[in-house]
Amino acid sequence: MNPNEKLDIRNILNDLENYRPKRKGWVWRDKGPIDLGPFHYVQASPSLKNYIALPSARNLNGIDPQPDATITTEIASGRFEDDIRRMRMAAYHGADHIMVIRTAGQSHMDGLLEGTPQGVGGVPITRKQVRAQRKALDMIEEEVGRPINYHSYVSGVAGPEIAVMFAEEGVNGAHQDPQYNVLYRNINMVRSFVDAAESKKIMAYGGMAQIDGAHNANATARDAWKVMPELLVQHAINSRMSERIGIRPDLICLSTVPPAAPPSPDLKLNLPYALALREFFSEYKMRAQMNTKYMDSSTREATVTHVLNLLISRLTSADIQSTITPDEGRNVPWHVYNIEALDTAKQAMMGMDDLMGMLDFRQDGYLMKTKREIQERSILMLEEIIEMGGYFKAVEEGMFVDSGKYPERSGDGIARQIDGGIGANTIIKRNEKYMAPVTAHYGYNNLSQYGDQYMNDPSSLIGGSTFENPDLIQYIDELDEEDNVNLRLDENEQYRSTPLLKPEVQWMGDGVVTVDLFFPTDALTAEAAALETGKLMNLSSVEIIHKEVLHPSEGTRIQLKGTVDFDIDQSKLVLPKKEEVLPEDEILEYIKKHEIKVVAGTGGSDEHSVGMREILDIKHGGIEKYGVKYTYLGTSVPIEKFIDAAIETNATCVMISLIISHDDIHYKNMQKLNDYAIEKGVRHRLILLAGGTQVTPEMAKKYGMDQGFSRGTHGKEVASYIVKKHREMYES
Ligand code: Z97
Repeated sequence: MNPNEKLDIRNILNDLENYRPKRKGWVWRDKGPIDLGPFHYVQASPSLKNYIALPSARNLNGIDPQPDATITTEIASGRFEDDIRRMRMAAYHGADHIMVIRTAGQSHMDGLLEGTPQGVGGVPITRKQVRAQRKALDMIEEEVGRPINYHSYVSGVAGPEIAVMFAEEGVNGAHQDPQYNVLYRNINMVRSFVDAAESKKIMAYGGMAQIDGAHNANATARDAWKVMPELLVQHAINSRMSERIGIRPDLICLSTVPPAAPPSPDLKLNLPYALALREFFSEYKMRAQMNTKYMDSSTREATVTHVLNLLISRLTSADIQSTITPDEGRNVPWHVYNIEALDTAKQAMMGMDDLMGMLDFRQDGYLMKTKREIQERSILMLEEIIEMGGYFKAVEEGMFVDSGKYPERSGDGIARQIDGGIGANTIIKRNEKYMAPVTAHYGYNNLSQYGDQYMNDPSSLIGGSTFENPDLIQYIDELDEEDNVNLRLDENEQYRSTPLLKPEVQWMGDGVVTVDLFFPTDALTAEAAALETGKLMNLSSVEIIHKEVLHPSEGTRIQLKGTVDFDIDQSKLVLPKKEEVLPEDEILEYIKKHEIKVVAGTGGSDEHSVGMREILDIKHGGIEKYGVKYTYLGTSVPIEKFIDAAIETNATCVMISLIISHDDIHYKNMQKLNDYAIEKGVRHRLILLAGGTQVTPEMAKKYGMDQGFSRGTHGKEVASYIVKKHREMYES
């Protein structure tokens, strides 16, 4: 794919029936030390072929060091076709684990869904949707030059059916944990464990990574930091079960969340816990999820919590690093938040590269004592569960997600009955004659009657199953005539095939914009004023998405969202011509070889100086940084003086700042500068540059300048232009 061309969604949907995934199974990043630019990184992985680096990489030749951990992005817009574009953006920012959140309630659906209906809070997981997204990722992974793992959920009443479909379609990872069904979705416990056995067997066959569901205990418990001992127990139950069924330990990923978040003493609570967990489960992988329990609508606060969680990841370990950030807190799963969170993880992890190469944990005192205490409490809990008669009995007794810190119990745990919940009494013992000619099947299967060769290959009895022969897969395109991707694409086709543009946060043409406001008043009044502002700005569906009191009476910050109903016609936009900026090294090298002197100042009766100083001084990356020598003439400099000074100092360049534009005085002064240079016979050997908020390159050239620079110009752009022009004048 060409980075300058958009993904063609219709092309991805085309001929899906015959699409087969390029590969199957989970892929970890290549990891190890790398040298990049002037730096050596230890906990790193190779750079991507195509990427977007962090903003400040601008000052470091655009390097984009990648951490060693797989980086997740969770996508949940409800329209899979729009999520595909987000996946491509995410991959450019360093995501190689794309988790698709599924639509609300899919856990309770007892079979596969088909087609491409629109979801709520996530995407309905169907074969067509999965195949389209895997196909897109097969293209995107080539574009960025790194395998991308695709992931969704195998929990729920249809777990085994979904696992089969995932194995067929090349899905690389999935959440699978029967405890999740039991505790949070009230699915019958016997059914859940039987289904889990079957699902895990299939996941093992498909080489899928498995993530457990323990993080949900953090998110559900009243006081999340008190469930730490129980979290270890939940991890143990699911991991051991998975391993015994055949999932490779290096594909068993513990979903671990630092249970507390500020204003609690974050590290004092979370670090001993993280150490306890990693010591107990060193044979498995850690999927470090960020804390979402104590998350509100503030993106700033969520980001700080995320960074503290990333610190724990670097102080301990993370094989997969999640990046949720504020989406779950504010229920706005928009493109930009996925990307921001990915950048937060990349920035923080590379910023903390090799942290533990420099530090040691104190072995005496609080940290190790607390770690051990958490471990002891968890062992006690497991022992009590065994004494009670096992896991099912313990769940009946409400042992899990109790708000007490084990062995304290508050009596508010989630209790389920062995014959209760969805799918109760649906499990029957396999008949003695039971036999299923299917690959990756769990438990008793009466195959010996056919001969030993079928024991490990039962589907050869029927000439292979869909796992061996994908042509046997029944592909259903759409079932619902009203709710499908084709209609949705038709509805917003104008934003794909005409020059029309519309602001967007998650869906093509959704027209959603956000507005950041401050009102010098209390919160209640500010909210009402913000809603009114939205209306007066002609926004519809105005909603407040974040509110922050700066002072009870002095002021409140409000963020709101609303929808616009206009389109922008790109064909009518006048785009400024973008000057290509030379690489930093090339500018430095040239100026080192050719002494370049500049005279600069603010011309006419103009006292502004700040903008010009930013362009000149080394402090903020002005031209001085590149070795240009300048003479600063000050403000309100008579126009003639610029040329006289240039002659006197043997300068090759004059930079004039002209901010005041009343009566077109800025243009008149440019013309005067040019004319005076001609009069003095030096115009041919001088580069004349004008800058200012109202200056455009076109107008500057019209009034005799070589180039004009407007608002937002940086020293580097000016230095680059000077080098190019100097080359042209003196070297050609
Ligand atoms: C995460 N941020 O990291 P349904 N199975 C398990 C789960 O944990 C979940 C589901 C199924 C979160 C994402 C929370 N997890 C959301 C073990 C959900 C979801 O919604 O019940 O259909 O499936 O996982």
